[in-house]
Amino acid sequence: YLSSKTDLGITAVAFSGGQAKLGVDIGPKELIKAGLLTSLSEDLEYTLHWDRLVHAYPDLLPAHDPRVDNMLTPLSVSAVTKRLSEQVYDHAIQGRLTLTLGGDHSIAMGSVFGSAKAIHERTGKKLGLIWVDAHADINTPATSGSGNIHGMPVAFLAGIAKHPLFAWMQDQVVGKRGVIDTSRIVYIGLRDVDKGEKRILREEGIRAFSMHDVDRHGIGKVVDMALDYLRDEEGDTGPLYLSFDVDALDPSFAAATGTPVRGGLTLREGDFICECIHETGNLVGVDLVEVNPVEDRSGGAIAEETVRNAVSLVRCALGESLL
Ligand code: 5AB
Ligand code: MN
Ligand code: MN
Ligand code: MN
Repeated sequence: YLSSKTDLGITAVAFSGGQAKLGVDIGPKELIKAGLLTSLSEDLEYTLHWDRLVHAYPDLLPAHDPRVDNMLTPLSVSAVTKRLSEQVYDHAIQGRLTLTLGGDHSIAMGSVFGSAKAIHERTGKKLGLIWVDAHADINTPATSGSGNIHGMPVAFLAGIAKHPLFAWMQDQVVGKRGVIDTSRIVYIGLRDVDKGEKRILREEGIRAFSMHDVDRHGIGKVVDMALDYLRDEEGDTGPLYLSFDVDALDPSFAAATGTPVRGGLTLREGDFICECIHETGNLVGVDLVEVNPVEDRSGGAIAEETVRNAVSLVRCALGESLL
């Protein structure tokens, strides 16, 4: 589904408006400082297409951005995700694999939409979305207890939540109802899902592998089941998008994040998921989000560890482990 296996379109997004804690906006800078991009070009031999900017989009952020229909800072999120979707689209329409570095998880509305639209235009195929996270991020503005939009991107992408502020995305439906069909979404790593979200997952019949499933079957079986779920009769998964929230990892591997939850994936399990998705040969886009170096009260060691592990996840998704 790509025009070359080695062209990588990168977008670095310094955005934190999908939640209330400062610091997640410096995630991309820290990932880059830790050598992520040089390792992708030097070790993994990708041709990087990067504007060398970490986008904070100051021109898009309104001074006054009050709550609307229980969404916090909705104008900022809407404007930034719309712009990001255009940046990712511009990479993806040229057949590049895309990598988006966040930033909080609300940005996936932009990255996934941009990718889905380009892939659909280029290949006629619908994107499969693999969401690796402690959380389901499928609250609607009505079900959300926090009002934080980083807990809502899947609901908007699937067309379960609709709002005029996100009409730029919802007027361009790729799937049956939204950008991504609910039958093409699969979760891995869930362990902190709100009551309203559980009801949505059940009612929509969305496939989700929680930490309970990882414990029961082991990560190998869970990844096989997740990928098999997306396969058609010929065994093709179709184009795959991986949206990886670093809080899917256990806090012993990634404590520098805004909403850590105990009982998560080991680093090896996270890396393994990424390796298996890479192995399909069908990966078209990756997000790595929610690294928050400021959420570290240890004086730096925890943030450094989280950043290093996030770098490992991306490298594995991009083929590091192939011999
Ligand atoms: B993250 C919570 N479900 O909606 C909410 O980090 C947490 O992108 C959302 O997964 C966590 O506020 C969002 C309680
Ligand atoms: Mn999360
Ligand atoms: Mn998330
Ligand atoms: Mn989080």
